[in-house]
Amino acid sequence: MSQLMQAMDVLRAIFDKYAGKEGDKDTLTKKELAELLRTELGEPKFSYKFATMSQLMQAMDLLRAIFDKYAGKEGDKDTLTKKELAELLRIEFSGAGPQSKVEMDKFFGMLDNDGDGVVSFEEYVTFVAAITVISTSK
Ligand SMILES: [Ca+2]
Repeated sequence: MSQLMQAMDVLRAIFDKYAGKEGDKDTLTKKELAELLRTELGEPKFSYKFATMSQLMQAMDLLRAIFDKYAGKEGDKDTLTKKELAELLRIEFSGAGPQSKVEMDKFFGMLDNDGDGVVSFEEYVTFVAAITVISTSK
């Protein structure tokens, strides 16, 4: 199983856990979503609009669009180089990422799971999903 599939399985498991509570087990009711958000995310800081898997897919499309925007800047358009990743972090995350070159190298090494020197979409999404799960599992 690929890392992306594993990450998606985790998201799916969280979804299933709450979707099965009432009504159709393949969809989240407003009540189930509220419980998921309250339990998995703690008190939401803003009003969540995500309510269905199709909207999760929209979120994935957004991740893909951001990835493509930076991956296309130099070299292979299907992978992020270190320079492209640095730019993505600086612009999309308002400079919240690694500040020094050493930190950036470490961070890049974390994302570049197979060690081929570039970050593929799968590696990028695995990272985003991992961050999502970590930041929601309190
Ligand atoms: Ca890689």
